[in-house]
Amino acid sequence: MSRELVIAAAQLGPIARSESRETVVERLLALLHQADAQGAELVVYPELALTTFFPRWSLDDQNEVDSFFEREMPNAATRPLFDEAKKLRVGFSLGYAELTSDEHHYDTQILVERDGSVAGKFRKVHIPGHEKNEAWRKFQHLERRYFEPGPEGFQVWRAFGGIVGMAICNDRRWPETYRVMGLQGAELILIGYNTPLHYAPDPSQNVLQGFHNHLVMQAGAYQNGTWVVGVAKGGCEEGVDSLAQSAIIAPSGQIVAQCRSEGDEVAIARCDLDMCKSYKSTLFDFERYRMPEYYQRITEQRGAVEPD
Ligand code: CDV
Repeated sequence: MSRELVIAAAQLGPIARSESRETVVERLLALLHQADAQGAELVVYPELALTTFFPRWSLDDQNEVDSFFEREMPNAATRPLFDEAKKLRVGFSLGYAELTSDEHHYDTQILVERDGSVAGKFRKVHIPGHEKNEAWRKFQHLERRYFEPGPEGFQVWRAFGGIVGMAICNDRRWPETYRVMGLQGAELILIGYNTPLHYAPDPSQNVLQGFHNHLVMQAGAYQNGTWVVGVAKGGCEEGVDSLAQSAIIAPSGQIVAQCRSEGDEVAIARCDLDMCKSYKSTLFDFERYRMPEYYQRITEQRGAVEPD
């Protein structure tokens, strides 16, 4: 059986606050059809792909907050995407805000196989931003008010003929994200993101957003011998410019496909999952070369402990 998988990074441009889920799903379907026409077997959509990026606003009414969340998946709005993908026998990964039946709020991404079954669900672990309204900012980043960290951590699933993991946006900046999945044999890591170009705590980082985005994902791919697909919701959304530059990255760390625009666009690559072996069995042969006895601090402490 072939271990080659044609993957589409299905980047989205901005979603207006007034845009309905039904309209967004039409856009997702258009991307699905473009990807299918180019032979894609897996289409990867961004983080929070069904609505505008609502953490930029301080919302006091919990009902209003909850209006951005999905209580079930699929639901009436997303059913056409599930049905069409299954009909085409194309799998997909979709990010959305999840409100569970016991009232937990997660930033979630699911992996749907080509037969329509849900192969995996990931809930964002690293929740960036702040909890309270900070009036000095041009816009808010209140993820820490609206989301809890996912309790399951970083899992992988056997799907699409390989071993697949997921991460969401800020997770991609942390080496532990990739390593924990690498230690479970990950061959493909799917990452959706919403990254404002303006970083209020330190605007000197603004011009480096594109560099940092690719830096972390290319390093994560190479150091773990895995494919990485990073997909943006980019462009100017409700007055906030966000990074695009969605990319498909090989286990060599090389970008093999990249979106050129800041809008709805697919970037496609034929990904040979067997290429992971070249790295996993040589330079990054974990069993042979890792030295976990020297890595205890990584799980035993959170912040840096400086010498006296
Ligand atoms: N959605 C995100 O997680 N965004 C963060 C921003 C706040 C830095 C990111 O890491 O891109």
